[in-house]
Amino acid sequence: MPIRTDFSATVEHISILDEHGVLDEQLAKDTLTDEQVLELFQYMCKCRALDETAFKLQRSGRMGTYPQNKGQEAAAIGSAFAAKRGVDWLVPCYRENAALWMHGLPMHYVLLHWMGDERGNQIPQGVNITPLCIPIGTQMLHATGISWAMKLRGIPGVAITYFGDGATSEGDFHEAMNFASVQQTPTIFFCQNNEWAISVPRERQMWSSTVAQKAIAYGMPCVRVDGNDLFAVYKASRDAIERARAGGGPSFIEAVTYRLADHTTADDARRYRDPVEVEAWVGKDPIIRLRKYLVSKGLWDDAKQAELDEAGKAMVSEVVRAAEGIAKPAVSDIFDYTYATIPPELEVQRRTMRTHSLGQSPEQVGLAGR
Ligand SMILES: Cc1ncc(C[n+]2csc(CCOP(=O)(O)OP(=O)(O)O)c2C)c(N)n1
Ligand SMILES: [Mg+2]
Repeated sequence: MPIRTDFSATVEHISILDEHGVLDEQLAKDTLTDEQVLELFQYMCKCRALDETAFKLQRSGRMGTYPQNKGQEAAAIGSAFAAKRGVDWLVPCYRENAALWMHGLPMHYVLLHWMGDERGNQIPQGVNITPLCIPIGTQMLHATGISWAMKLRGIPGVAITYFGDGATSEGDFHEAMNFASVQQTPTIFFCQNNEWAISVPRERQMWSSTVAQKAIAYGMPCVRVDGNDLFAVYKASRDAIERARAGGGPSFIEAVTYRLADHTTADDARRYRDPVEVEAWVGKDPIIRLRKYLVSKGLWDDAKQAELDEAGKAMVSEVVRAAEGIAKPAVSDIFDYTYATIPPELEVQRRTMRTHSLGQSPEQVGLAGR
């Protein structure tokens, strides 16, 4: 019997706006209008400003640990712009602030989260975003579940879930991918491959040469894009969303990008990264290349940039004010939101929490009947 090939596959890579700001007009057709690019550029710049301020807040003791988004703004914005607010769901991890903002989350929620205030995760009604997810990979299962539920109920939305290169080593990733493809759920798996998982480089994280090819094992359409190219990210995301909305099932997008800052404020990447590598990626910065493109088209100049920088500062101050100005929660909240019916021993603690007899019987400390 001759040996035959039962399966073979390739992975396409899309790049539309190169690092010098030069656009492939042919591929850019039917993607973003000038007006949209201008709007998204402004979102990206403002998010960068907020990111830099969040870093300073942490350094000055006004915030807990914070993971900078710097360098990944095009991946976040280009994908979220392709989604419909109030219809589609965003199921994030923790490094896509710009996507959350684009999808309707007021940005002080994100700051509250990193300030350790759980109210940052109390997403406003009507904003289809799940809370930031710190356990790596778990959110992908939630996205599959949400989109499966939408499919079963005949609701038109899709779910986009964000995760990193490192997250694709988790069992949850494979379970979510398998289930989504078997059930043909409207799920977009959006991997921000920023080349590092804390101090583990991608080539030590996986033996495959791309992240995208992992989707092939699940029979899922996949594509790689230049993740610092707003046009390419938008195009891949829009196509995947349209396919999912039309009943074509899940897709996988690998956005190749780079974490320009430390993993979090608790990390010092200089201890494990080659500065030459970082410098090379600074040259591919998504904001710088988009600005070059806009300037070359006569759509942007220094005066407009100065105006935007001022607007960015004002927006950031407002967001910080909203986060820091929120009234302190009531101490009794810790008892009130865990159980539908509070167990008797916690009820005793609630009634005695302001006494030296915390947790003792109210009868013994003279509180009975109060
Ligand atoms: C289940 C789990 N294991 C380990 C960690 C610790 N941890 C936090 S971030 C991280 C690396 C994640 O890398 P990647 O998925 O590439 O995302 P990135 O931080 O690069 O955006 C790890 C291992 C965690 N939060 N959850
Ligand atoms: Mg990573």
